[in-house]
Order: sequence, then C-alpha cells, then structure tokens
Amino acid sequence: MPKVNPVRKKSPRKKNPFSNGVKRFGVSLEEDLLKELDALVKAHKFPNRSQAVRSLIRNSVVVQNWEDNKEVAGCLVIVYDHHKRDLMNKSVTLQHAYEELVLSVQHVHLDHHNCLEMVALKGKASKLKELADKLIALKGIKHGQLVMSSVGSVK
Ligand code: NI
Repeated sequence: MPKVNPVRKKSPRKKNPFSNGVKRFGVSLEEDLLKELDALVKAHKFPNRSQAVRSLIRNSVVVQNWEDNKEVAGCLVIVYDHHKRDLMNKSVTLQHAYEELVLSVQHVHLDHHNCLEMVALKGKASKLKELADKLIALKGIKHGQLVMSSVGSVK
C-alpha cells in the first residue's frame, strides 16, 4: 500500500509587519521592453524597477483622470512681461472668473521685465484646461504650461 502523506493543516500566513501593504507580483516582459524599463530607471534616477513602475502607473492614472474629466489638481506656470499693457489686468480678471478653481497664486519677479506666476488649481479637468488655455492664449504671455496632477487619490 502506498504511503499517504497526512494532510497537513496549512498554518495561517503570518502578516509581515514590514510589508506596509505592499504586494508582490510577477511581471513577464519582452527583453526589449525590460531594457526600456531599465533605461527609464537610470534616466530618471529611480532607486529600483518597482519605484519606476509605481511612478508609471500613477502617471497613467493621472492621465486617465484628466481624460475622464474627474476632479483633479494642477499648476499653471506662466511667464510674461508685466509692462505689456492690460495683460496683468486681463489675467487677474480671468482668474477671478474661475475663482472656484484657483487655490493660490504665487508671483515671482524674474527680472526687470519678466514675471513668473504659479497658479495652483483644483477642480474638474475640463474647467482647469479651459482656464489654462485662456490664460496661456492672452497676448503677451511668453510661455505657459499646465502641469496636470491629481487631487491625491493616486495611491
Ligand atoms: Ni512681477
């Protein structure tokens, strides 16, 4: 008679107190793609692949939130010459028209002519884009860029 191993009772898996809720999973990647990942790790100075993957996932979630017109956060940076007639007035008027989106504004005098403004924004993605486009399109704005971020739901 063959010897039958007694069924062992599975001991409950001990929770690793240092895991911090981190789960491990295996990822299969083509060699070329893995090289691309390692190149990203190096180029962006990530400490390891996991941190790079986390960042890539979060970036995708943020992009998706903007595409889905969710509640998002962002920062508009504009550079302009404050001597340009009416520009500051128009910019402030526009910001007031969208005051529910504007969290704060920081104004920095770069040199005699140029100012840099950082407008922190929070609200529906489409409204943030609308305001950013209108501000960047104002005559006299030398450069403008909206950094699209999240309201903090990206884990
Ligand atoms: Ni200034």
